[in-house]
Amino acid sequence: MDETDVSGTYLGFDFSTQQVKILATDHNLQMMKEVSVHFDSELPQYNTKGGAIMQNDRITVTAPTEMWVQALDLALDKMKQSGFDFSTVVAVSGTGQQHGSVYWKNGSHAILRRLDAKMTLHEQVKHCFSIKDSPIWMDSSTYAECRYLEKCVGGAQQLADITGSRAYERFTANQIRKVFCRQREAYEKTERISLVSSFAASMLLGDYAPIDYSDGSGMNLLNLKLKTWDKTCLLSVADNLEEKLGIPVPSSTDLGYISSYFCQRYGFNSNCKVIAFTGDNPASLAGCRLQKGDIVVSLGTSDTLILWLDEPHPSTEGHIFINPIDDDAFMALLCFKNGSLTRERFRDKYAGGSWENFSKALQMTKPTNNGNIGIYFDVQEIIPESVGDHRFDGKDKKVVEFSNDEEIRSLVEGQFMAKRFHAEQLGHKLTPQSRVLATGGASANPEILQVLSDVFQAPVYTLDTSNSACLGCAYRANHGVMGGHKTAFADIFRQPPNYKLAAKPRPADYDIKRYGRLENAIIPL
Ligand code: ADP
Ligand code: XUL
Repeated sequence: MDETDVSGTYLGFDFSTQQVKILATDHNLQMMKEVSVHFDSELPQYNTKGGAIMQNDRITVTAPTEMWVQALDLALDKMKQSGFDFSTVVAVSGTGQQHGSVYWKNGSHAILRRLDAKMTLHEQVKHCFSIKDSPIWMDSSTYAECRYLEKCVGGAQQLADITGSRAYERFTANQIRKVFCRQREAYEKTERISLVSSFAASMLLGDYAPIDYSDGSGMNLLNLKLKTWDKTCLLSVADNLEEKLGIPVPSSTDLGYISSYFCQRYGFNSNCKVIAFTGDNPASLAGCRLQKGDIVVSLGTSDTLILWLDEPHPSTEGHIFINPIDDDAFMALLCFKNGSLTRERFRDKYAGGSWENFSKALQMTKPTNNGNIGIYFDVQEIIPESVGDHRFDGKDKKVVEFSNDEEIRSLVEGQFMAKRFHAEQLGHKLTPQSRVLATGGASANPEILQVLSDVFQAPVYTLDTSNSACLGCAYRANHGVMGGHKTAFADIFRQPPNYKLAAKPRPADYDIKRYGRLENAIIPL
């Protein structure tokens, strides 16, 4: 296979919270093979739960960095044992849980540069970390650091204007500041700080891999307009930080050839390229083959929205990242805590505990629910910060209860109007081409999807996203060798995506502005 041959296979690596996964596609980007290593069950010596270790304070959450290295060894071994021919791989890319950080000790670069193929990665890299346990996205121990950073830049909205998000506990700048303030000696001994994604890429590259724009947007450090580290943020977080972070790069950057370690140990071709790794949510955007105007709605335990944005309007709600497949565009991520569990409460109270009856109630009632609107937060919601049940009749008057069927419709419509309202607040624009791609447990319910379609006035498609981040990285590996951002991402596919049409919008006039007014009215002052 020579350097111009793109007919081989592509690998996506996924360093997620609970496991490391490797997925291979053929040259048509059709999935061929997948292996995974589950941290809790396959590496029990690290005593993780769900891949993480929570301290007694319940707000400090980390993962053993060396566990991720060992999982990579095991995943590659599994792939080899399955008979996979690594010499066919044209390029690899990958993804990691967002926000987590890795602290490489002085001298580690030299170790990465001369890995010995006779030994495992774990044997050689396990002593490379000045902080042994990486802070991860589930950590929420940096409240003070967050307030400090916001104060330094002039406020929460100012920080969002610069970096796409107000300060969040899990965002990397605040985690780095915590290390800088509380473990100064370890910080001083750190020559490089990686995200989980760029850490994984560094091993495959045998060199420090840069942080990509998209995952870098989840740090409260990257200036989204200039695409460079923001000077005020850098100075507010820690000394000498810029040199420890390296220069951020576009997410489709070709970083160079895979380390000779992998050629010798697993039989990779020496021409195999490593394309920059990115965060899991950006990688899912690629895996879902999202396009301008599209929106992914994941209806799981909590509900999540991923949207494509051309013009971002950063706010103190939600997150804006640079788009991983088009540097000139953006994406937004919105998380809503009250999703399926609230739907279950209504199912149990108003539909006798059956999804079938829940669906019937949606069939029996009409779009816009005779003007009745409900906003229901069982637990403190993230967007907006509010809690409790709130019902309004067609004249915006607070009421105590609707009929059983209207209760159910008011819940589902309220949840989807909230999503549309907040997506539009961040700059989302519905176009005639807009599609809603639905995933997660509740996307199995056609009546719920009909309401989603009516509220967004767009067709709803379902897709299997169980592998979307990992698959998205095999796609990105291909995109990277096809010229990266110079080639439209959609042009790399020779086959149409396997979306299934689940609902077409019916004529309905949802007053999203009115919903927004009512939602504002329930936020405690
Ligand atoms: P997670 O966020 O844990 O990955 P899932 O995406 O698997 O969650 O979604 C699980 C949820 O899906 C359950 O809590 C349940 O409420 C919901 N669900 C499953 N089937 C249906 C259905 N037919 N109608 C509505 N909701 C459903
Ligand atoms: C996103 C976030 C999580 C992690 C882990 O902001 O914290 O989705 O990326 O999946």
